[in-house]
Amino acid sequence: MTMLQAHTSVSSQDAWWKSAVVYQVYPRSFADANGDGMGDVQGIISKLDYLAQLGIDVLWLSPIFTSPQDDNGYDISDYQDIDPMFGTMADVDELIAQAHQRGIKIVMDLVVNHTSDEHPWFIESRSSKDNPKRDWYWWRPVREGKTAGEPGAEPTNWRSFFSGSVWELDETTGEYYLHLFSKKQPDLNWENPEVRAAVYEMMNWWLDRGIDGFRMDVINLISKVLPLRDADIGGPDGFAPGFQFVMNGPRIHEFLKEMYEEVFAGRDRVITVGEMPGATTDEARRYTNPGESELDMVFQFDHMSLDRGLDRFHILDLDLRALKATLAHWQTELHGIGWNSLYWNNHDQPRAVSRFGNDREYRVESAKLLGTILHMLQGTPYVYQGEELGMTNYPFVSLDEFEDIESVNYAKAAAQQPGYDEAALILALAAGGRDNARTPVQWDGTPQAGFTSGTPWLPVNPNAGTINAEAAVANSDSVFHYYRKLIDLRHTMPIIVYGDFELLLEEDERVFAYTRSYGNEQLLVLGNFSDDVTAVDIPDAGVWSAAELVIGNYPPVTDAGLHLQPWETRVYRRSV
Ligand code: TEU
Repeated sequence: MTMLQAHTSVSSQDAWWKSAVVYQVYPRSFADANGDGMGDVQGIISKLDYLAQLGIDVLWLSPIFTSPQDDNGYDISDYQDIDPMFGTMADVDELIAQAHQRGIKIVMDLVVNHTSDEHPWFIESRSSKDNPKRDWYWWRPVREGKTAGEPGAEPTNWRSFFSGSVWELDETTGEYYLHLFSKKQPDLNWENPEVRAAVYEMMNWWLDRGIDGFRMDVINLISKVLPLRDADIGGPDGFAPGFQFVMNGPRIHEFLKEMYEEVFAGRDRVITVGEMPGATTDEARRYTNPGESELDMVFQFDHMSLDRGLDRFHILDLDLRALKATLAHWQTELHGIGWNSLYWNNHDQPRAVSRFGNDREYRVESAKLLGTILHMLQGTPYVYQGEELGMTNYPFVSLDEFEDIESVNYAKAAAQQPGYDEAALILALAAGGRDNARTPVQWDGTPQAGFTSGTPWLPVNPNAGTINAEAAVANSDSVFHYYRKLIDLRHTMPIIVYGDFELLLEEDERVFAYTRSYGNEQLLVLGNFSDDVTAVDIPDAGVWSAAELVIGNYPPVTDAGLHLQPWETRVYRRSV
């Protein structure tokens, strides 16, 4: 039996999503078909041929459900309808059918840690203490000895992800409700079996309609440690992160197993990915082990927090050694047990080429390098819209340019702090803010970048004249065509999907180097994360430099040692 057969005979190894690449669409910023300045479902349909050309297997759509848009759709008021700004259910059915015709699967965003405060469930819940849906959310009385509304009267001292308390006083009943995110995103009480049943019913309804899976928003926050209690250390605002009481809580595995039983068991060819801030490799081995029947893979955040100080708006220089150690740890710990998802970008992160690359002198080179380092790892890669074009951060210069609720609330809270420095705040929001990912996709070099015929809801990046899809598709040397090749390699080379991983040069501050091994085949993946020519100091450099070059971002050279140009990346293959 060959090595390949040995691997594929393990039934979990057969999962189709192991060799798949997912593309994330943030619908409001993707493509606008009706000229109102907001992307829509017809806009997505109009770009399906572009996505098919790129070669992706799955399209994940950030939320398009009915929503007051307090957090751009992550606050849902009707899970079973589409917000008119995106189109109609008929449009969604057409999208599913058109995508399927091109062999592309559709994944929807499942946002069930919380609903909108305008969801009928919450409207009922808040109406009286004895409403049958009262217990569907987290209601708590004023802290003992305190008066409702005064600072410190909140039931716990936790800080919201979006600044301030996680508790909002509701005048109707004089009690507080919990919201880990905005006050328009009340947390559902997953302890209540009726809540869980309602969610599973809704999920089944979507799957029956033809979608192929879910990306589950902050799904490891749904089980809270009871009773709810204060966290230890308070910050200058009087609040403390309540993370240890909400992340990977005591019933999380039970809830996910129940969801699997009620929704996914017996369904073929679906894909599930849980977004999990604070997930450790130990937890992820359980979440993603097929034998546990929970999820296919999780989005972990370890590699997204290495360049962050106090919070996401304190961006530090990246220590490449830490990045390598973190990614290597996830590769090794999940290998043969669970499954990784791989990403540099999404709608919550600044653009990777600006954050980890050099988006000035070496934008194209560093975009290709980042793509290579990620796509040669074991796991399922996620490409975020515009990443395949090497889109960059937006040059924000003033506070009123920020739209995102996280940035806006953060700015309000910062203005209350002693020593407030507006210029420093703008720099922080510009470097760390989520709006960077949300400017319109740059389709062509016209003033609105071909995104809309109207006024875009968030300005187009001024670099759209040069960085755009039309130019990229026409240029065989573009980031687009490079990503197309990376995606194709995953489809055609089992070593990328199944091979063992080994990190080399752990202590090197500039070179990211690793091998993948499978049967008698080996790959060497190299990336120079610097503006300087750098030697790759490995013992068998001479042998590797004579091996087959699978992909690279500079013209091939005959190089007896291995010397990488600024932001150069190479992948070699050899038999061993
Ligand atoms: O994000 C959750 C999350 O943990 C973060 O990445 C989030 O962006 C936050 O900024 C932490 O500082 C998910 C969604 O991806 C995000 O868009 C939503 O705002 C959030 O959940 C609430 O639904």
